[in-house]
Amino acid sequence: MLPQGLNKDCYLDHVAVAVSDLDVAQKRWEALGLTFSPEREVVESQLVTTAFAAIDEHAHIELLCPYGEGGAVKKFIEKNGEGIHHLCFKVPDVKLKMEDLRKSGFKFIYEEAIMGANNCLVNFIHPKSSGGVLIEISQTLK
Ligand code: CMX
Repeated sequence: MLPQGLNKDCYLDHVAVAVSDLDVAQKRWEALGLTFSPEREVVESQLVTTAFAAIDEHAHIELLCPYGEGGAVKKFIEKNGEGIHHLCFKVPDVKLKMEDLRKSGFKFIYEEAIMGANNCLVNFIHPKSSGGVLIEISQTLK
């Protein structure tokens, strides 16, 4: 049974935190009591390595560590330092959700959804159209 108030068509999947050293950051969050998946994933399209730890039955902390030159997370850390980078919401159909949200005035970073971490189809709402919060919507592919 879903917790009261949880909308199965849009619920928090992860809070992404930009970090400059994955091992150091992971130890910090482990000290809080979180357990990370042993597998890390390199997301080449985004120039990041990711590590996930579950918070509850749906939500996770995602650590995002940039590599190489020119990625969004590297630029974010250079400008702001480490910190919360975006919120990700799980939806059943990312393309349908994009259509709905565009009708409501939200602007997406990518014209079409792209592949993200964990075999998910994703897109990002530009923070300028969502009150200063970078929001990812994500559909898990079968
Ligand atoms: N949260 C909130 N606001 C943000 C932001 C963030 N993470 N990143 C940038 N911004 C704001 C900046 O503060 C800036 O605002 P002002 O103009 O008021 O100063 C504005 O957006 C432009 O920022 P910028 O530093 O000039 O950066 P860019 O425009 O080059 O890029 C963005 C910003 C959102 C378009 C880019 O980060 C992007 O394309 N993001 C989507 C992809 C992504 O984030 N990938 C990493 C995650 C990968 C994963 O989870 O696998």
